[in-house]
Amino acid sequence: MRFVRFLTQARTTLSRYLAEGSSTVAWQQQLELRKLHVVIGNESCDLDSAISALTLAFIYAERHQEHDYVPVLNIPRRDYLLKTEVGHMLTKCGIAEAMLLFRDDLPKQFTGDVSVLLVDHHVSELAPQVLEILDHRPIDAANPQYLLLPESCVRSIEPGVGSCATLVGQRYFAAEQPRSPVVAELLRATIVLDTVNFSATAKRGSPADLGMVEQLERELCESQTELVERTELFNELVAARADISKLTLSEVLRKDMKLIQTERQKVPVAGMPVLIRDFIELSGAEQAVREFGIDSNLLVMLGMYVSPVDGAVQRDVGLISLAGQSQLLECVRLALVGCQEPPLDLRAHAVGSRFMGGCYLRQHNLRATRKHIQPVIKRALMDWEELHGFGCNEVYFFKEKPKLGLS
Ligand SMILES: [Mn+2]
Repeated sequence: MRFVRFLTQARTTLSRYLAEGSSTVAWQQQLELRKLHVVIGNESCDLDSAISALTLAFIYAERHQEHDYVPVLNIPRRDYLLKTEVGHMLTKCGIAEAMLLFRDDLPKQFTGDVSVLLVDHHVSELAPQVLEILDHRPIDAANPQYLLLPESCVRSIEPGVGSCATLVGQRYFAAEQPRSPVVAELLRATIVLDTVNFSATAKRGSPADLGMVEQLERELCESQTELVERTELFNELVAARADISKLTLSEVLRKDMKLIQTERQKVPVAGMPVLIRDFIELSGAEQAVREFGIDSNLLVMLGMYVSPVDGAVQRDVGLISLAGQSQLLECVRLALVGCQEPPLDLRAHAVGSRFMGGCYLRQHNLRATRKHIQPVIKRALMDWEELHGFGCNEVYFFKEKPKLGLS
């Protein structure tokens, strides 16, 4: 079956397993033999997560036809428009939103047991059902959800690899079938983007990633697929990822958001394809920030602007407490400024701002990414909670919802 046709049938496949489905007796009997495997990426639903889930589900479905494999994008459907580079790449390959399955398409209940394959992450609420993992993040072995994985779960976790798509590519080439130029093209594009086109300064790529891209390119050439040159492809994807022209400012904030969760707090971290210093000058920014941070004491914004002219990168950080918790904000600010692994080299912007009582700093160490910054913030939040522990007045302060008076 062709890849695109496989995707169009995924919804029908899934619906056969729905608890409320009007399945026939004959089908019920078949279901006892067949098993549904949900292949799902991480909640950021970046290109790596989306493409890894879609392509691995196809590869396995073709190889194990006695079972069903359904790829699921780990975001609600309404957030798909935020994943602009995913939309760009899939549209280019003739894959429309209507063909895709999202987290909110999954039922609360299935008939029979369902297996899960995790790609591009290994900590999941679905842990007890996970059969296999393909991931390239450092193992979070202490995480309670990691400990819930069945012993039999096959774990291919290779933190040295730049892209999970490389691991999927290894599965793809492990057998003769299936062969699909669309799959090869999608995997290649993902690896090129994840490794920053094998940039020596970004140091994201490994020899395995490069070898995989070369192997995919050889196959694409043999199948007479016209190849866009890597640099051109990379620039196209970066531009698509940064294309916020069709989004509202609240959507821009939600576009690439991660949540830092501690025992008592949830702090959203927005990654934005513009500098925060520029974002806060836009009309409507205040309203968007209020909507975005409505449930949290603190919100963090990480800006990264890539010049379309010369590719030069600028980064900055913004911290805002809508609840007016200036001490908490200061605690996180100090942690970031004092961070040594790696030093973020945070300094004031040339022109400062006190937008919504927040704090805005330029990040001069351009190599430090959200992956480095998030643990520092989490540590600071936990230290702060410990300092202002239970039995102390601030506990009530925590529980108090910020009064925002949204218009
Ligand atoms: Mn990844």
